[in-house]
Amino acid sequence: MRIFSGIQPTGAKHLGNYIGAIRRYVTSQREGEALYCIVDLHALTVAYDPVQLRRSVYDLAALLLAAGLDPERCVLFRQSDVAEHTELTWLLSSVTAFGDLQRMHQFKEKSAAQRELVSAGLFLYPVLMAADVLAYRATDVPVGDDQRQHVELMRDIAIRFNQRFGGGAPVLAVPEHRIPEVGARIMDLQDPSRKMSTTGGSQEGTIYVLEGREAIERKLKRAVTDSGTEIVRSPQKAGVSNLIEILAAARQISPEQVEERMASARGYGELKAAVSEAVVEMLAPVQQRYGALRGEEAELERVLGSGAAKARLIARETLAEVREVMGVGPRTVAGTHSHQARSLT
Ligand code: AQP
Repeated sequence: MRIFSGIQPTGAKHLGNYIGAIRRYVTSQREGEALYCIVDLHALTVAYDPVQLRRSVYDLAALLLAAGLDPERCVLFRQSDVAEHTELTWLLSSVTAFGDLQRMHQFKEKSAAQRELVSAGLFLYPVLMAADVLAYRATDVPVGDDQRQHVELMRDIAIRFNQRFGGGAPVLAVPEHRIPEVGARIMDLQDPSRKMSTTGGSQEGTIYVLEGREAIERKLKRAVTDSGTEIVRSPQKAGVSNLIEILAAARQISPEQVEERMASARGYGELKAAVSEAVVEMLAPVQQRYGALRGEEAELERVLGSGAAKARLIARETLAEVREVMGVGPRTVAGTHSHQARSLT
């Protein structure tokens, strides 16, 4: 099993990012070969500040290490350090349907929210994401539910590529998304019909990974619920369902267990207090480690550089085969392609 996932260096990471992605990266690094990428090129697709972008890459690298990523067990790198991602994006664009890109929910939502320029990069975002994963012939992609459509598209791209250029033997691996059963879509505390989000949410509805106890308690106390008292999940109780889901994810139990444990609670206040306690406990060790790691930019750069060197070896091999079967550049591989994935070790 080879695992790949990317995460954007865009602003402060929130509880949705932590539960839906970051925490799962930490467990997945023990389950197979794992590559995790800070996707700075994806962050260029909407308005951004260049100075802040560089800072945010270090913020995120420190956060991922504080959460428990171990550079001895996984490859952690910055997307722009491996130029093969951008080359493969262009090559894959030849087997990507324009109509499919137009149908992407994220493009529709983010392009509608852009005040000035809707960049071509925003439109091509899913092709770059496909290139990220396909360059490593990854088999498993841990993501939150919001990325389901993008992973389905990258599967279609890989299948179309293999049909068009594979000559009977697949060149690219067709990956599977790994969306968790609990915590796949953490919702905004102030508007539980929308996902908790970096760009689209409200400050009061978003809990940040590095936020202190006081702010976490305040935000959860003010979380939107409903006029009832019953602590059960239901489509009519989006706010309460979200709190149950957060508590289940934080305590690593099932939502059913949360409902059972909360059956005798007297109102939503008790649920909110239990969620606060669990979230504070879950995030505290990450927050404690973050401070020391963030100060060491040279060390963070060293970790990212060493990760990029390992990643490049794999991506380069895939690109050589892709170029070969596509008829791009001079012939490099005699006869048929050998699509044995290079190992990380
Ligand atoms: N609300 C969420 N619940 C569960 N998982 C989530 N993810 C994002 N939001 C939720 C997952 O986090 C990973 C990183 O996402 P990203 O690279 O898109 O980073 P981001 O910009 O911080 O994510 P947002 O908040 O989703 O940003 P915008 O505002 O751009 O939409 C992904 O695996 C994602 O599924």
